[in-house]
Amino acid sequence: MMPQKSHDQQHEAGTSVDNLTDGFHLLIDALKLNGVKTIYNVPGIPITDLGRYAQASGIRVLSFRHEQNAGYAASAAGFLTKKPGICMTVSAPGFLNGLTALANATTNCWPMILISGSSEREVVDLQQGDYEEMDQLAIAKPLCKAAYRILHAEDIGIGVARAIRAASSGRPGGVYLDIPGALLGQVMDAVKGQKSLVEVIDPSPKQIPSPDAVARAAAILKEARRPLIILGKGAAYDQCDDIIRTFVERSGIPYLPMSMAKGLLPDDHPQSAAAARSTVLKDSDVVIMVGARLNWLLSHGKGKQWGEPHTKKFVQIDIDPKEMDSNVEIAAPLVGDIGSCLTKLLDAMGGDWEQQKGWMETVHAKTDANIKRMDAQLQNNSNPMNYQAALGALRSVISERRDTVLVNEGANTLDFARSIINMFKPRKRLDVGTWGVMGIGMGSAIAAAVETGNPVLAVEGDSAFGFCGMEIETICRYNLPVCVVIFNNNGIYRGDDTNWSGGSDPATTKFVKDSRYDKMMEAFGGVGIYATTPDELKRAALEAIDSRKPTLINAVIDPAAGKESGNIGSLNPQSIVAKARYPQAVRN
Ligand code: OXT
Ligand code: ADP
Ligand code: MG
Repeated sequence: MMPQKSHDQQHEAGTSVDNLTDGFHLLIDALKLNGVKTIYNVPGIPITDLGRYAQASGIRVLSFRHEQNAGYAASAAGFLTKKPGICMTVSAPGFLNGLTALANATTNCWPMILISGSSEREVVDLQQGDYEEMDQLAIAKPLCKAAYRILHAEDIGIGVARAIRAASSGRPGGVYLDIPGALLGQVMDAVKGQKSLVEVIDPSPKQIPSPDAVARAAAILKEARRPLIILGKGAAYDQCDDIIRTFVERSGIPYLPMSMAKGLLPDDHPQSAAAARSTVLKDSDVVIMVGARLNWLLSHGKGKQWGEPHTKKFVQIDIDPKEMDSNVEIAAPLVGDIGSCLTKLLDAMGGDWEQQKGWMETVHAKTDANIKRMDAQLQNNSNPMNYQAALGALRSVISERRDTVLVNEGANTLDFARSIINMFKPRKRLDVGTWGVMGIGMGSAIAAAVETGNPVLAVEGDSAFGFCGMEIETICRYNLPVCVVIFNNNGIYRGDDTNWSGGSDPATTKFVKDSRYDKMMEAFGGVGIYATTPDELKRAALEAIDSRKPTLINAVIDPAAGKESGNIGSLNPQSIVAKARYPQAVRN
C-alpha cells in the first residue's frame, strides 16, 4: 500500500484525538446510523481493524472462511430482512471472491452491499504493481446495480447513504462500495464528521401504480375465465404477506408459487396449484405475475409448456418497468410495489371475481392425482434410500417444525425437495435462485440462523455442499442452530458414472465413494450423524432442530437414484455427432 497521504498532517498540531474521528469510525457510524447490525466478513489488509472496531462498537461481525460464502450470507440477509446485507472483504482476490455473490444478489434482485478495501488510486491508475492491486470499481460496475468509491473521510456518510439507497430502492440489487485503504486512516474533526453522516429516509419508497394501469388490469381480470396467479420471490421479498393472502383468497384464483415464494400461503392451501404446474401453465387464459419474471424458470412465457398457440393474456406486477415485455407481450403492466398494486387491484375488482365453473375442479383433479402419486413414492423404504424416501422424512420434519428455515441446493436434491417438502410460512425457503448457483448453502444457512434466530435445515447435494462446506467451522464457531443434511450419492447427479475412455481416473461427475462428511462436523466440535434410513434421518433432524446444536447428517442416497441435471436435463447441449460417438450420452 502507498504510504498514507494523511489528512492527519493537515490537522493543526496540538488538536486532541478526543476531538477527532477517522475513516474507520465514520464508516462504522454511518452503517450503524442506518441500522446495520451484522457484517459478513473475511479479515485481511486493509480491513482487519475495521472488522475489529466494528465488533467493538457493537455490530455483530461474523468472519467466514471464504468471501463467496460471506457474500451469499449477506445477500440472503438482504432477502430475509428487506435491508441490504453487508459483506466486507480485502482487496483484489477477496473482492473477486465476494463479487460472485454480489452479482448473484443482483440477479436475484436482492439488496446487498459489498464493501472491499482497495489500493490507492495513484498506484492503481498507473498500474505500478501494488499489493493486491486491481481496478476494483471498474470490474464491479458491469456486475452489479451500482458501484461507488469514497476518497475522502467527509464523504463517507453520503457514500454509505448512496449505497444503501441504490441497493434497496426500485428493483433491489447488489452495490459495490470501494474503500481505498488510506481512507480508513484519514482523520477529521469529530463534530464535523458526525454531521456528515446521512440517515437514509424511506430507503425503498412505496410505488403506487397509476389508476389507468390498475383499471386496465382489472378489465382483463374481469374477463378471465381460467386465471392463474404466479407468485415469485419478489412477492416474498416485499413482506406484504397479508395482502397477498387476501388477494389470493378473495379472488379464489389458483396460484403457483415459484420456489422461494413457497410458504407465502401454506403449501397445503386449497388454491395451491404447485402440484398442477403443467396444467395451469398450459390451460390458464389470464396469468397474473406477482414479483416473478418470465425467465428460463417459466420457459420465457412461451412454447409448448404454455400451450402455444394460445390467446393468453399476462398481467404483470413488478417494481421495475423494464421487466414488462421482456419475453412476451404484457397486456396489463402494473408498475409498483406489490403491496400497493394488489391493494389497488383488489379495490378496483370489488366483488367482481368470476371464473369458469370447473376451472378449479380441473386444477384440483390434477393436483390430487400428482399428490397421490407422490404420496405413494414417499412410502418407499428402499435401502439405500432414494430421494423420495429421504425427503419424505424431511417433509414431516418441516411440517412438525414450521418455523425452521429450509436451505436447499443440488440438482436432484433441489428438484425433488422443492416439490416434496411443503412450506408453511413466508420466507422460510432459500435456494439456488435465478442462476441455479451451487454453493449458496452454508452462507444462506448462516444468515438465516443469524437474521431470524430460527433453526435452519440445509438440505444439500454432496456436490453443492463441496462449494461451501468449510463454513461448517463457521457454524460451529458461532454455535449456530444449523442442521446440514448431505444427500450423499457419491457425485454430481449420480455416483455411478463411468470414465468413457476406460481409463482408471474416476468419471468426471464422481466423488470418493461413501465419504464421511459427518466426521468433518465432528472435527469442529459439532454433532455428526450417519443415516441410512428415513427413520434415522427424521429422528436426527428433529433432534438437531430441537437441540439447536450444529449438526451434519450424512444421508446415504442410492448413487443410481438421480437424473442428469435433475429436472433440467433438457438444457444440456446435444449434438448428433457426440451421440454417435458416445452412445452412453443418450440418457434420461
Ligand atoms: O404438473 P406436472 O405433472 O408436470 O408435475 C410437476 C408438478 O405439478 C409436480 N409437483 C407436485 N406433485 C405432487 N405434490 C407436490 N407437492 C408437487 N409439487 C410439484 O411435480 C412436477 C415437477 O414440478 P416442479 O419441480 O415445480 O416443476 P419443474 O417442471 O421442475 O419446474 C421447472 C423449473 C425450471 C421451475 C424447476 O425445475 C426449477 O426450479 N429448477 C431449478 C433447477 C436449478 O436451478 N438447478 C440447479 C442447477 S443444475 C446444474 O447447473 C448443477 N451444477 C453445475 C454448477 C452450478 N449450478 N453452479 C456452479 C457454481 N457450478 C456448477 C452442479 C455442479 S447441479 C450441480 C451439482 C449437483 O450435484 P449434487 O450432488 O449437489 O446434487 P444431486 O443431483 O442430488 O447429486
Ligand atoms: P422468481 O425466480 O421467484 O420467479 P424473480 O426473481 O424472477 O422471481 O422475480 C422477482 C421480481 O420481483 C423481479 O422482477 C423484481 O423486480 C420484482 N420485485 C422485487 N421487489 C419488488 C417489490 N417490492 N415490488 C414489486 N416487485 C418487486
Ligand atoms: Mg450428489
